[in-house]
Amino acid sequence: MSCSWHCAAQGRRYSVATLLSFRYGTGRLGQGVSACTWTRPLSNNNFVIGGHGNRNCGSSANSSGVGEIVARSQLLTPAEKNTFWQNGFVVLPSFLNMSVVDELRHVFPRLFAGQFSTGIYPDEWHWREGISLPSASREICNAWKADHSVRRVILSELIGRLIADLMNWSDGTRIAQDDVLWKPAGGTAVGFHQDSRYISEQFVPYENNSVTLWMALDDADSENGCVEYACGSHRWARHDSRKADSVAQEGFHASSDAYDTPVHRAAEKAGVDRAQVRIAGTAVPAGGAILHHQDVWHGSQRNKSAARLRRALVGHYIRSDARFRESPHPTYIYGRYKLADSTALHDSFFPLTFRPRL
Ligand SMILES: O=C(O)CCC(=O)C(=O)O
Repeated sequence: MSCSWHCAAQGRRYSVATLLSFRYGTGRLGQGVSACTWTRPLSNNNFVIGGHGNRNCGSSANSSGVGEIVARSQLLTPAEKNTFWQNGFVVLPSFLNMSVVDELRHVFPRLFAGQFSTGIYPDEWHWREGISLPSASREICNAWKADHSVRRVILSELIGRLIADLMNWSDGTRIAQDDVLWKPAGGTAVGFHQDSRYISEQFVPYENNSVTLWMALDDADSENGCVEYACGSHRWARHDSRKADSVAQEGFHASSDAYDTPVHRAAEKAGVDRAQVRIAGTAVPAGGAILHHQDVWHGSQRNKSAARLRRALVGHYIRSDARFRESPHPTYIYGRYKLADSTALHDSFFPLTFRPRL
């Protein structure tokens, strides 16, 4: 099914003029649409609806099945896996059970009001009622420690198994970090970045050691700032982020017109012809999810809607046998969890979510 059909079926039109805009604390910081992708060339800010769409950049594979948390009972299909490895991401239109989506929507205001059902503070809490701007994008990191509902989803064994299978992690899956993301109407852009800069680089072995699961709690589309990907950019030549000439990444509160500057620079640096670069916007319905590769360049525009929220729960997962790099010492965010005499990932900070039975 083509992307344009998907979108048209929902009676939505994506403005050609819409462009861009969110981020990572650990730095970083969705109502009734089918999942689809649209693409635009890097050199042209206009979205092109259809075109590559789900066929070449994104997946429309549907799945069914009943599970307590996840609305599918099976692992990724070969076609879904192929899309992930080819494009650097795959859209799973129906992923979370809607009862779980509803539960999480109720948790968000409580979390940002400092009500933590486990009694434990999360590791990062960006945005405070009465202090922060109402339109600022909000983020909490490692809410799995603070809230029972978030914990149940993020530490779900089924998710860990699905990811271990996708990534061929024979030893299983741990949570590296979660992100509770709330982009209100007018909320800020997320600058293009690679998750590997924040997560994978802290650990060895580096290659394919982490993966991100982005779960939509509201319909996300070009109007409210859905996630955008540079298709296939996880296969671009890698450059050392510690070198002085490395491509700077935009912060969580990226300015709307510069949010995609880093991906332009990264393409140039990797020797990729600008005309060949495709930026895909991913429209995902509430309950849908996206899996993306650690090295794929992604970001999102500002929420340009008048009143729509764009909430998401994100899990960044890591292979269970990864170890902290020894030199240089891991940087602040992850270095906080390294024990002085060991490079092992401690279960208290990085719980195992799935371990295959031998
Ligand atoms: O939600 C967004 O706009 C970006 C999220 C992100 O960067 C991530 O999940 O890695």
